[in-house]
Amino acid sequence: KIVSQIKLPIENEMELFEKKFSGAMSSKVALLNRITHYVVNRKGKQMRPMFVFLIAKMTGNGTVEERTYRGASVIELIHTATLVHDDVVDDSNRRRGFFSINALWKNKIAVLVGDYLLSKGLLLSIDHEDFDLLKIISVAVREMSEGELLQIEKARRLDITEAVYFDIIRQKTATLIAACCAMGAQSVNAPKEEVEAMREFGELIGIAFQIKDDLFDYGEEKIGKPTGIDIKEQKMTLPLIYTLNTVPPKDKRWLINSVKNHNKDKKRVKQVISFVKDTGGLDYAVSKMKDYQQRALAILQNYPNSPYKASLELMVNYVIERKK
Ligand code: 2DE
Ligand code: MG
Ligand code: MG
Ligand code: MG
Ligand code: MG
Repeated sequence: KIVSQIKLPIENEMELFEKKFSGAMSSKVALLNRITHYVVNRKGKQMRPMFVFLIAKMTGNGTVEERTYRGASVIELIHTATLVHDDVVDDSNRRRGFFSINALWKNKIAVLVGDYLLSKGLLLSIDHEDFDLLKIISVAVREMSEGELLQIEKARRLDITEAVYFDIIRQKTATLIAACCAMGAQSVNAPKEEVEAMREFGELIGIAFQIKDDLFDYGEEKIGKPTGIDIKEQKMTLPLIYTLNTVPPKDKRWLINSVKNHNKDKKRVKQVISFVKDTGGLDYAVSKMKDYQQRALAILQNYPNSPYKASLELMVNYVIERKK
């Protein structure tokens, strides 16, 4: 399997990381421990820690530092917090094929669990007086919150431009992957320019990653997430934006009406999905995603061949080709 192949050059690090990470969440409150266990047992692909370790090893002559583990744990804690909150914000009852925290324990508890995980992440950097790390992660949290709010603001006006779409996904998603990659390099004391190059690399992949996530809403792949949710929330993503901007005014009016009034007729969401496919919206989004993929791969070409670089290349391609 591709993910285990990617992990090969960082197998030991990932194993040690998992131990450190589950310890980092523990609390005296039994309810909280029950919920964090639920989260850990349904962990995702752990792409973010993989980026941290692969980049640390690529930029640091094949070794990682104690700070690298800390960085990976902080990122994963914050990432988990954002997903718990995201499912509340999006009113989504599924995550990775399982019930979301809000579906099982209700919003009140999900909000508080997210806050707890966020504070644990910040404290982990403060406890070690790792202020570089604290800075990287605090900027990411601010950007993600702004990105989410920008998205909500724009959902009320359906005529969002492609430029605004890219701003939103850069903030809500790419920023955290950029932080992973910058942190990986910084944790092994890579020079400043290299830290910045890795941040850029992460941003490019992050944008491609979110375009892919938005494509899943069109149901091309069978994953543990319901489809058509973004449309129902009037969340405008690239395929729909492209179609809106290219079809004749009468089709545009029909589309906008359908998105606004999807409640009145259950078939509407399915019709919007087919219309976007038929008018090239999906193809357009796929080609944009591939542009970002190529730009990310180009950055890696500045490095000599190594198992870490090879895994990073596989990972860039995996982001694009993944089925979930
Ligand atoms: C995923 O978008 C974006 C997630 C960012 C969430 C950030 C929040 C603010 P999607 P999926 C809620 C920051 C909160 C903190 C730091 C606690 O398309 O499809 O909704 O995976 O993702 O649900
Ligand atoms: Mg969501
Ligand atoms: Mg969301
Ligand atoms: Mg997602
Ligand atoms: Mg999504």
